[in-house]
Amino acid sequence: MFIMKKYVRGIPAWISLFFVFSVLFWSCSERDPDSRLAVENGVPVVDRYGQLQVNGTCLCDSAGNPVQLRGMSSHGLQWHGKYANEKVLRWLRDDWNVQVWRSALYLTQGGYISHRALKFKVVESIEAAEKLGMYVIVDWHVLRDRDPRVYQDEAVEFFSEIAGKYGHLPNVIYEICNEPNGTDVTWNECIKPYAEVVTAAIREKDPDNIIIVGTPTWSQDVDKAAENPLSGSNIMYALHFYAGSHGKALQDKAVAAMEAGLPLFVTEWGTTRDTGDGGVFEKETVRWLSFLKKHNISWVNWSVNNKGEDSGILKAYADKTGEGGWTESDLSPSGILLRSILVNERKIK
Ligand code: IDC
Repeated sequence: MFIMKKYVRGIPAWISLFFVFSVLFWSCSERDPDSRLAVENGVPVVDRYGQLQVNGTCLCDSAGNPVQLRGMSSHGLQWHGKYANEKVLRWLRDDWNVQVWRSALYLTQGGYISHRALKFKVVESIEAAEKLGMYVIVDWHVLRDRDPRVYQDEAVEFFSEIAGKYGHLPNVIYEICNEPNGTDVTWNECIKPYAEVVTAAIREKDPDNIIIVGTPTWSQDVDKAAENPLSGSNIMYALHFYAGSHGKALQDKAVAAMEAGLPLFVTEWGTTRDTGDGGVFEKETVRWLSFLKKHNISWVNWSVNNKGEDSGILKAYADKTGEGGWTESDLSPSGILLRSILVNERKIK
């Protein structure tokens, strides 16, 4: 009552009370992260968040506010690299509200080791992301090769070059080994030693952009990394899941790792089984995304392709040339679900 008497003489009491309470409410409540847009009032996400940083287990913007990035991954650049271009990224940003793009550079299966020119699809992704104010994950897609040490020299050469040329851009995030796998490919003996060498090479050129390290068993054993994490700053760890194959047990593992202090980033997940096919698991997808929202974990969905597999967002043979401009009839069931989530038509609670 004191406030009203002193400051708002002449204004009806209920209006001034409403005003005071609104100000109090706004200053105390955190904004719903889903309302954060790829472009807000004409300003793209990288121009708002700037240089990302890791504080504790949290990914934060340059001012230290927690952020959750959401976006899409390319399929293998050797097969569907036609979508890694400015037109498609612009479409994903403006029509899909995508804040982060992942450029998946396979090493084997016709990937980078036998086709070095694929590097230019990564370069094209980075330069498009820079222009569009989006974040871009440079994914060294270890998969069939299992142990990241197999192509460690190539990784050092590749990441030093990319970090040297683009490390000054706040847009760039490095993912240095997609999915190490095999019981013989352990954290302590294979992945951590590899990560130490590659992160050192990146840090020579780029002191601060986020580096994400894959974890054992197709980036699921985050507990192993939590027992013996890397030293250094702005390092996160990959957690991957497919809604039709992985559930509560993997979420429990993630919670335990976070409680032990490990910062996680879901650089790849699918709505399907881990084969990339087998139908869309909508209920399980929503459950996983609520979990990620609750823990403020950023995510990237697999993937942009028109191969006809269920995890691909396009129908078979839609957009054959990589133009963007998709209508609903170009999208697969997974694509329709993903878009509705990304544009916040479908709210994740
Ligand atoms: C799959 C693609 C599929 C392709 C295969 C090749 O969806 O079209 O034939 O790779 O190896 C992963 C991998 C990712 C897989 C995906 C689905 O990171 O490369 O893509 N997956 O199987 N981990 C779990 C699932």
